[in-house]
Amino acid sequence: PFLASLLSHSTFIDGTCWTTFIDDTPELFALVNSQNRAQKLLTYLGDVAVNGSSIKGQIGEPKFKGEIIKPILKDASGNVIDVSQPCQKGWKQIIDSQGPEAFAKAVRANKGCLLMDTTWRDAHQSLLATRVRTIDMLNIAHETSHALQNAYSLECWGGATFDVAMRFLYEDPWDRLRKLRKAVPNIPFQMLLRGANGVAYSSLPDNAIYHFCKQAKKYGVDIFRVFDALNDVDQLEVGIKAVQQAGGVVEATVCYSGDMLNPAKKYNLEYYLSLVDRIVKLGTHVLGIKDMAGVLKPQAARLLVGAIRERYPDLPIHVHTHDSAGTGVASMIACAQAGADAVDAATDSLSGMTSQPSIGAILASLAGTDQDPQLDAAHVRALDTYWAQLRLLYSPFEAGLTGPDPEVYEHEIPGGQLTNLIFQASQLGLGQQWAQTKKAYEQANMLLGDIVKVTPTSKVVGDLAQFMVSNKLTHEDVIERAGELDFPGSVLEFLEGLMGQPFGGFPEPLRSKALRDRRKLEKRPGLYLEPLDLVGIKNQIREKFGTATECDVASYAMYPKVFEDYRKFVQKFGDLSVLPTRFFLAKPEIGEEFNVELEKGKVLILKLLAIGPLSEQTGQREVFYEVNGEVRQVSVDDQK
Ligand code: 3PY
Ligand code: ZN
Repeated sequence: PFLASLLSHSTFIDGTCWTTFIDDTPELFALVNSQNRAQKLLTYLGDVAVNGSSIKGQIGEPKFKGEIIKPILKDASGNVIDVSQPCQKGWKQIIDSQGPEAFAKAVRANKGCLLMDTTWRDAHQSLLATRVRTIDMLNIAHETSHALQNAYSLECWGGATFDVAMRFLYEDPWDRLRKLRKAVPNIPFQMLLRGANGVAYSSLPDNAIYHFCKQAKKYGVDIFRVFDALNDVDQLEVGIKAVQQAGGVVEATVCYSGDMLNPAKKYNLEYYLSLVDRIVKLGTHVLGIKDMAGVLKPQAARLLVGAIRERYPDLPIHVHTHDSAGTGVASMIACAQAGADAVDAATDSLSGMTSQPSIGAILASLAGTDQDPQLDAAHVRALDTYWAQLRLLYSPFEAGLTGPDPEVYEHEIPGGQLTNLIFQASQLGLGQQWAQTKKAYEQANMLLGDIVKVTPTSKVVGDLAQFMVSNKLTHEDVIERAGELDFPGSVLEFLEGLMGQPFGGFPEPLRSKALRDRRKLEKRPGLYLEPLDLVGIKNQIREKFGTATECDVASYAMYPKVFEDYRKFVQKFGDLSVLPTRFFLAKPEIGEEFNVELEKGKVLILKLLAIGPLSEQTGQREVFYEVNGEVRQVSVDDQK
């Protein structure tokens, strides 16, 4: 009856209003299905009880089994801060009330060096296979809004999180954005946008990027770090324009590669400065410098930031790094001293190695200097007590990193990819092969022309490296046999020009030999692509799944199959984002009670009672759960 009266309301006859309404208030629609949801949830819990979790990449069960203890924040006089409501004060107020230009000016005028906290995006992308779920960010969101109220931003969206949320966590990334936004109204939200590739792995039609950025801005992203994996300015321009049109803060970014201190290397100071000149001409509010592999040595950082600062005194500079070689803190301090306005750090428990440098170490290093980020170090430490527990909860996704990798200066593998490759090697028991893969990565990079390596070009180099190792090919073999080898698809796509144009051109004769009769694009790929039929996509989604929002259209445009599989999963098991992570990843103890808040005020109290014997006839087991005091059972196929 609720829905029927709602639907007949005149306001909702008009389609535009209707879709906006679904986008803005998805929780009302979840309500309609609430009776059904408990049963769907039991279907999932029953399956986990019998077969264990099927989450891709999960090895074993969480090490953390207790109740997560949340930190208590105290003010300077020792009084407990009320976190029942989020803090309302922060840099977002300037963006909201005065716009992106005023924000950029205020950041530049700020005396200290601000921090972006990457804990909600790059840190877990780099250490825990991007597996941190919405519920675990939401549970610490109010505390974060208070503790980090003076942060430049929270990086919480984009990059690999978009794909992984749907593909592996069965979550809607837009739902994550909306919920986090509500819980943190004061700190700017930042996302990582792969230029003309959006949050996908190759270029999309321009209208898909424009449409995506519009939704992202509308539902909560303030600052868009826009990069192109080849530093191809034509590709970058698509992202910049899309963010400009959406009204977001543009943080157009230079990807740092190689070693500026070594005159024999391809990417030198002159290269970076001319790139910055072109980016500034396109119009950016903030300049990003993205050191995705952690190869920006402190002295290079000093020279690069210093030179840009001198050339563009009014341009805010924000630097990103990874701590793979262990120099992250030193490099970020060097950036701050050379005039950077913001640098990146992660909560201590999720920092270091392939992640960002430790926020605690950066705060301690800048304390008492003119660059002090003005965050409360005690509050930052308090937040970290939460993340220390969460790191153990996500232990099934640990890659087993043991220390910095000084060889990063040779292979230049980006942080997230380095963790992935180590994980793959250790799973396959290929310790020896890992050393070969790193060497092959270095050679593959040279074969492809010493390119800038970050998603998606880092995957191209990684695929070629693995191809060389598994086929026992040397550098010379690849050159000699390029005309006959069956190269990985990503390598051919790169050589075709589907990821843009590399600085210095494509490697010849490798390109021509490898491509054979494939075309060679000379301009950015978007110019060859037909615009996506966004209205058609929406109708198609609605036909298949009953409802379709503009956010769904944007998800489908980036990942059609992943989106459809996700929606089918939700039809079967419901929205699992509300399930506490421990029970998403593993079954509870028999008799252990836990709560699931399906929606505000609707809590299920669940208790696993028993797992029945295997039926010879059906191959199934009965799983008995107590749900709010009532015994319910589900039949589950035993797949073991
Ligand atoms: C991404 O594109 O996901 C990255 O994190 C690149 O560094
Ligand atoms: Zn990164």
